[in-house]
Amino acid sequence: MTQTLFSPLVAGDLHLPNRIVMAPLTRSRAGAGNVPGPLAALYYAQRASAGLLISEATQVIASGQGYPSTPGIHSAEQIAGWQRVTAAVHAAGGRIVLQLWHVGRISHRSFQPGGALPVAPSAIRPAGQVFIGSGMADFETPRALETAELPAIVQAYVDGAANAIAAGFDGVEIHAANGYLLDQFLRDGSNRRDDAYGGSIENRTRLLREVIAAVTARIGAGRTGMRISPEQTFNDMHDSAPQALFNRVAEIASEAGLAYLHVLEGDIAGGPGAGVDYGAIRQRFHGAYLANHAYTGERAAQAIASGRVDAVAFGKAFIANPDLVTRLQLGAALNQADQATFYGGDAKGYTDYPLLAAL
Ligand code: 8OZ
Repeated sequence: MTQTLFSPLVAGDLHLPNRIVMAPLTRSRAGAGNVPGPLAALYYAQRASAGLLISEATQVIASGQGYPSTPGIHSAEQIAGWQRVTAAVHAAGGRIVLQLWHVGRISHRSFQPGGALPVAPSAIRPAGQVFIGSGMADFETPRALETAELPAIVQAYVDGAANAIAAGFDGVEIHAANGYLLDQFLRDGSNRRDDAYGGSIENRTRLLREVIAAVTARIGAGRTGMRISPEQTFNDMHDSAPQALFNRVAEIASEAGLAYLHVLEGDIAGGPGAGVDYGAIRQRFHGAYLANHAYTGERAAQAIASGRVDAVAFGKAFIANPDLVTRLQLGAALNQADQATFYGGDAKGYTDYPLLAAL
């Protein structure tokens, strides 16, 4: 049967009533202690008609933060804050997973406990600058993690997953995309390690394999998805053989029985691309395949109808259109997202986008 944007989808234990997913979106509006506040509950609940909501990236440990006011999932107060969010989403009939995040080298000592250096697979400074609240600063050369420190990193993801379930989430998404810690281990532009976690593809995927194994052992593979970005150059990322690397990552995700694989199919930094064949990645993963990257409703519908993808995640369209599902169903016009209010601030550009009926 030909599927549409409005066909239900089973992804592991997640039952989506439609295939329109809200992408993870950093909004930098957490309160003191990086606790998501009451407005976050309203923001997510307004968008509960999505087939699935994926939370903004959420640090699993204090040292995993690299931007101002991003929420965490490592303190009792943060868990309580997220409980308000999941309760509001569920009351509105929605489903929400939490995105588990550690930024690695995409940070600055001003975010780090004790003012320590950010950590990474290797002491390689990313090109570019970091926003530290008071302005921009150059990225610093991170400290390479010792082999003996890696079990604690894995444990941070497990604790984050367990805390997410305690906070009422329907599952988690492991953030292995966009140049953050797990992606830094995967790609050879940022991983020059000479231990069992660097060098070959088997070695560079080892930390991710350990995180997947430990998280799924704790909360179940059916509640665990993962996001990857094979040709993303954002955050100064590159790899010498992305197709081989991410084919293997897809196999690993499939062998683990993950509910879904969420693939950012392009380069938000606007590079020429590495010519990655996403069909080859999809073929290796036997769960649900979620695609993301500048899809319009029309292109999403075509991709789903052709069977190339199972669902599509929308970012900016969901920021500006809490009722995106209804709008796509009716073929209605979409509100345009206001870039000036993406990061930080209050209700403006967060919870005040108009619904169709209110226009
Ligand atoms: C944009 C700004 C800040 C964070 C990602 C978590 O790229 C992010 C992010 C994006 O995954």
